[in-house]
Parts: sequence; structure tokens; C-alpha cells
Amino acid sequence: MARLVIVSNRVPDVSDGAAPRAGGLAVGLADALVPGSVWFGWSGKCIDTRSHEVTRAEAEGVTYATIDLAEADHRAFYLGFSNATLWPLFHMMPSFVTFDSAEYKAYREVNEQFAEALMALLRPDDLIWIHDYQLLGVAADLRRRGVRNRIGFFLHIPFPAPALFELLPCAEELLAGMLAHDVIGFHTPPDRARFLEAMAAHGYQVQGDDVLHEGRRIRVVVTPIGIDVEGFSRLAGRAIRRVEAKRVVDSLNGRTLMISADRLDYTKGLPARFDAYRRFLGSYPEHRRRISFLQVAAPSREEVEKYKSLRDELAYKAGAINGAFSDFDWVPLRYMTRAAGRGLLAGMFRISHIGLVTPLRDGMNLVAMEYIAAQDGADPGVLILSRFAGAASLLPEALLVNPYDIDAMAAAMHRAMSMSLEERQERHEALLEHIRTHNATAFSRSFVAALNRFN
Ligand code: GDG
Repeated sequence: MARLVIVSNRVPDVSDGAAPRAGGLAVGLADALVPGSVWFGWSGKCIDTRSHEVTRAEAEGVTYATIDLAEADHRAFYLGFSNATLWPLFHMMPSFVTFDSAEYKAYREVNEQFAEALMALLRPDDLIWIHDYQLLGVAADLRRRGVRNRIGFFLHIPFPAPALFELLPCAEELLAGMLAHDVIGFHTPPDRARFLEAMAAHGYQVQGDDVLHEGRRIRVVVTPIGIDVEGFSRLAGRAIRRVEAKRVVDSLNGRTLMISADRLDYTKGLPARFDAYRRFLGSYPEHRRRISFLQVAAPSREEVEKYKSLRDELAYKAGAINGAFSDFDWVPLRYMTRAAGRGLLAGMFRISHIGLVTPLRDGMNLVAMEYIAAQDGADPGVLILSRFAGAASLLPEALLVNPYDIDAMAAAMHRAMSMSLEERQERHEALLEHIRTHNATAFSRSFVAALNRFN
């Protein structure tokens, strides 16, 4: 079997000899990361000048190879073009986009730096699997260096509507670079369709789900990411026996808990969610004092300006909700701007009667899946999910909402508070079935199979 080389912007830190921390991509790739595989990317460290020096660490037979980034590149490539241009644009939020040609230049150069450092690691029959929007150009840079291996690419965020993609001055160069891959994967059929539409609009030949280019066939596949359902369910089961979870339950005094957990990111729709909660408390007074909403917001990309202003906006809205509705012995909103431990988070999902996942736009959204996996099937909670998360296409039995529609979100909260046990169980059973079918193993196996089948 060919060796798998994973390439992503960040690589799990195994420097202390520990297994990688369970999180999104590490879980999604667990099945593919058999001993002998390599995972290459940025160490998370910044240094003064650009360097191709690769540091290697090993955990459970997998080699984790990393490079450091120059401080200036981190600012321009990562905070700049990746996260202030591509991230908002691909999430179809053009008013958040800034474009700076110097930042784009740094993006191209860091992609080159990745390709150059990879050259020292690659063997002729390796399968290369590149991840996400930060590294759209690496495959083309590898091809220019003579690499003929099979190369796959998976986009974890949405692919935008072609009219928005066109806003990028470098649209053509990015698309042309993507044609250096053999297989390109998306979470959902609409993402693939938008990508193929953009390709066709640029004059490339699209045939079914493939792009034909210079005698080559590029397969465009839909392989949604998933989670380790049983693993997360066990984690939640163990966590509710822990003292921290018991303290949360005690603090509720019999009230219903509604939970959200996101990176503090403007795509996740927190301000509208807070507005909807406020509308819910105002329009459905029978639920006041009977509910507590816990928002866990893990800080993210704090150096990017839009993330700072989001934080201020949310602090203001949270204060306003608690100011308007709190009682001497009840606080309606608990708002935390720090990450919770993974185990405790799983436990809190389990004791929450409502899981509120309302991004304005999301590639997939793993929190929705984790919330389902954490439930007790005998008395499951209700998932309220944005129609604009990729997960909605897999999870139709959730209460699907338009995250821009404040009244509809408030009504969904009311409905979730009032839903019968029978309906909750029926919905949960169907949802559980979907996340078992589309789990982490299915994700990596189907993508690697597509890459292997390629000829
Ligand atoms: C990108 C795409 C796509 C959240 N808060 C805490 C915490 N989390 C964990 C969740 C979950 C992960 O972070 C977030 O994953 P998401 O999928 O929800 O979102 P992104 O980070 O934006 O991921 C997304 C994903 O890639 C995979 O392809 O689904 O659409 O945007 O696992 O549980 N974890 C801990 N404390 C927190 O406070 N420990």
C-alpha cells in the first residue's frame, strides 16, 4: 500500500511524545493515519526569517514533520490572505473581505515554501493529500518541481458562488493551480457544483463531475467529513460522572440547559443567535426562568481586526440580555470566551436539552454531529441547526433554521422547549444513523479510495 502524506496548515503538536489531541482534522484522519504515514505542515511557531528546515517527531508510528513560519509571513499569508481574504470570501461574506496584493504574494511564497520543504520528504509512490484553503497552490508548486505523485485536495470550508469567487483579483491563478491535483473533494454537492461552475466560467472543460485539462482528468468528489461517533458518545458518558459536570447540573436548579460551542468567528453567527435568544425571552415569557443558555466561545485569530470587533459586539449583547432579563436568582445567559476541555464539553452537550448550531455559513460543522453523538437515546435533546451549514444536508431531522431570521430562530427555541419525548427520540434516532453512516472513517476511506482509483 502506498504511503500517505497529509499536508495541512497546522499539524498536531506531538513534541511531548503524546498522541495528537483529538480535534476536527486529527479525528477525521485517524483511520488514514496508519503507522508509516507522514503529516506535514506548520509547527505553529514563528521565527525571524523564512526557512525550509523540517523538524520531525513521531507518535504512534506516524511522522509529524513541521516547518516554522517567518513572523512576517504569518501575518501576511495566514492572518492576511488566508484569513482576511479567502476565509470571508469563501463563506460568502464579501463585506468582510480585504485584498492586499502583497499578502497574496506572501501566500504564494509560503505555498512554495511548503512545496520546497516537502520535496525532501517525498517518495515516488506516496499518495499526497493536501488540506484546505491556506494551501491551494502547493500542488502546482510540487508539479513545477517535477513531482508526479497522485495528489488530492480537500476543501474544509464552503466553495463560494462563482460571482463572489470572481471578486478575487487572483481568481484565475487559484483555479488554474487547483488543476494540478488529481482529486478535489468537497463536503457537499452544492460546493462541488459551485466549483465546477466557476471552472466552466473560466473556460475549463467540465465533463460530468470531472474537469478535463491538458489530457488529464481531475475528479471532483463529495466526501463529507464526520466524527468518531462511538468515541465521542463514550467521552460524554464518562464526562457526566465527573465532578465538573455535576457542578453544572447543580447550578441549573432543574432548569433546561441550551448550549452552543464555537470558535469565536463571525461565520458562526453568534450575534444573530444572541438576538434570537433575546427575542425568544421577550416573545415566549413562559420559558423565562426555565432556561439557561450557555455559549462557549473559544478565542480564535485574535489578531485579525474583524475578530476583535466581534468580541466587543458580543460582550455588549450578552450584557444587554442579562441586564434586561436577569432576576435576583436567575441569569439567562452564561457567556464564556475561553475554550472548555473536550471531555467537559462532551458532558455539557449531553446534559443540554437543546444544541444550538447556527452558523451563517459553514463547510460542515462538527459541533452539530458531536451534539447528536453525546445525547442519551432514552431522553435526547433537540438540535437546532442552520440551513447554511454543510451538516444540514446530512441532518434533515434537525430543526433547520435560517440564521438570518431572528423570529424563526426564536420560534425554533420555543418548539425545542416544548417537543415531546417521542418526537425527540424519533429525530435523534434518524440523526444518529446519519452521523454513523458519514463518520470519520467513511470520510478518509472514501477520499483515499478516490485518490487510489484515479488513473
Ligand atoms: C472547519 C470548517 C468543518 C469548539 N469549541 C471548543 C471546542 N470546539 C471544537 C468542536 C469541534 C471543533 O472545535 C470545531 O469544528 P467545526 O467543524 O464546528 O468548525 P471549524 O473549526 O470552523 O472547522 C468546518 C471543519 O473544518 C472540518 O472539516 O466542519 O465547517 O469551518 O470539534 O467540538 N473544543 C474544545 N473546547 C471548546 O471550547 N475542546
